[in-house]
Amino acid sequence: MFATDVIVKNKIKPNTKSSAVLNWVKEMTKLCQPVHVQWCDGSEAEKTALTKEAVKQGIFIALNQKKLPGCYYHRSHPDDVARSEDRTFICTPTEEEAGPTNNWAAPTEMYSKLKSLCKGGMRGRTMYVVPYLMGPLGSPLTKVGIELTDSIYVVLSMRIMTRMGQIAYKHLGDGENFNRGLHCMLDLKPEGRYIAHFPQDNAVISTSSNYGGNVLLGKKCLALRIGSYLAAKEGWLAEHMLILSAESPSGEKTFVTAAFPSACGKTNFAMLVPPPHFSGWKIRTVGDDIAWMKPGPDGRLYAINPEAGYFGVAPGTNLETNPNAMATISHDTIYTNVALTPDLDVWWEGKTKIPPPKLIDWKGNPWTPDSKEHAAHANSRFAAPMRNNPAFAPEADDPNGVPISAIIFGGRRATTMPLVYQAFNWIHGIYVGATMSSETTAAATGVVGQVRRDPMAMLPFCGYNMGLYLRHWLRMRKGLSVPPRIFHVNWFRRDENGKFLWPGFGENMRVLKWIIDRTHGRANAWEAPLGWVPEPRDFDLSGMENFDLEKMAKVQAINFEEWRREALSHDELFFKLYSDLPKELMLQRELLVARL
Ligand code: OXD
Ligand code: MN
Repeated sequence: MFATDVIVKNKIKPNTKSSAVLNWVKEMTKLCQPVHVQWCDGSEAEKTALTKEAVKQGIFIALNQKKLPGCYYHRSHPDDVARSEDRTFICTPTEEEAGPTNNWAAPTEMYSKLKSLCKGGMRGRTMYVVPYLMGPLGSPLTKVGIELTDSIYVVLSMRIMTRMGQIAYKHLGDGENFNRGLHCMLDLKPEGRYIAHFPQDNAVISTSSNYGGNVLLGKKCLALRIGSYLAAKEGWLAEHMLILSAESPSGEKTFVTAAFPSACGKTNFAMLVPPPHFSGWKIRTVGDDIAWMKPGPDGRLYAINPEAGYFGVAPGTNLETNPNAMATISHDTIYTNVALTPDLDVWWEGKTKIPPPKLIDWKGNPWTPDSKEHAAHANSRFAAPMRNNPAFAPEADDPNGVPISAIIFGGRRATTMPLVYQAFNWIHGIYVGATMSSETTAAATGVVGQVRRDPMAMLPFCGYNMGLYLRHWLRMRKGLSVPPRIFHVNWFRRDENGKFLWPGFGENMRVLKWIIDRTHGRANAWEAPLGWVPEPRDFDLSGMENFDLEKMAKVQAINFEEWRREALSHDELFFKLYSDLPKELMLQRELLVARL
């Protein structure tokens, strides 16, 4: 099923003169021994040929082209459906550099283990050379990556998720500074699975997986893990954040980033459709997962989205929760592990209230509403070009990025965390981000629903010592004369019967509006022990059905008992990071305890 022994015509000659690229590809070819090397150029003709090949080999199923033009379906190996955090390694010369929150391996040992795994690993297969840019053309933050892979699924997904093709060689010129990414599918067995990062070498090797988060090497590997390492060295921030543009009816634009852990609604928030009461407001998406940010000459923090597509979670996405996502994925999209209808349309839990009577589930088995298992995998995904989004912000192509007024941190918490509060200042905001926590989701393998500390939503993505990463955040303040204001949100608080207290989705506009007004000095707030919280009169509830000030008080309630427990539970993280934890954060904790 996974053999790729056919080469698309005329792509066997290198399409670059870069000796650094040619030498590295030669070395990797010698190691992996593919039968062909195909030099990808990102053209339409290449896409058509590779798609045809993927269908021929059974890697893709062509979906109903009347309903979903240009859309294809991929079913992954059932043991390979999410990011494998336990198989993800940061390979720095010393263990301290990787820090206590990462799996560490010595580079020489990991290189030698992976060399023996990859030796002859592409025999009988084609190695695709995929050049790509992370970031808009011409941005000083933009980075070049080249991924060598034996997976057509990866090539076609990288084509959506990055600016892929000749453009990357143009940007590279005769330089040598590019991320070297090697992806060998091997047998897809978890025992041989490694997602190994070598920050000092700007290199990544990924084996025995074909799941996006493990193998689309521009995304989590380069843009976040290697990215955060480079950012600390070069004076910028690589963050697990959406970027949105909010335009008011008077035409004022405010740009906001938000860090939520995987599968906690970044895509939905970035594509938010305001409720009727906010008619005239336009929310547009600059990015839905990653932000690279650097102080600009005017002392503001500027952000770019290094990606060119969305790799989103399908379950729960529907015309009510995210109509923009539904339009985005209605054409030219690759679906993975969703369910199929008899006429080759796609379905997942939450797409419609009533499931279709008959489906083929994500494992390829017949499914009916009486079946015990989910039809789509909980982490089934879509990969769609960002330009498909009706709410696409044209600023996503601006090499200078967008000036950020607010940074929002948030997690999935059933208790304790109010709907929204604002940190007192930058250092307090970093403490709020550092102590962020969330219930685990299906985006990573392992137990779902357990509360874990996830500093800045970067726990699985920080490519170096987390204590030093937090120190770097503190240091960034020096370059900012107008720092973004920092907020914390929780859409997921529940009542005593387990029901969500806040409706979420489009109604999150109300929270966003308060945040925007705060950044422009327009909304009042009350000084609570946690930070600034909205005065009821400054929080617009008009037009909300079944929601009143009493409910608002409940979703905003600060329960001192819960907060004392919360502050105590910060200890676990603080003990773990102790030797490198900035003392400013310990001080913030003392201040919080004093206020409680
Ligand atoms: C993602 C993730 O796919 O965070 O974006 O897992
Ligand atoms: Mn993510």
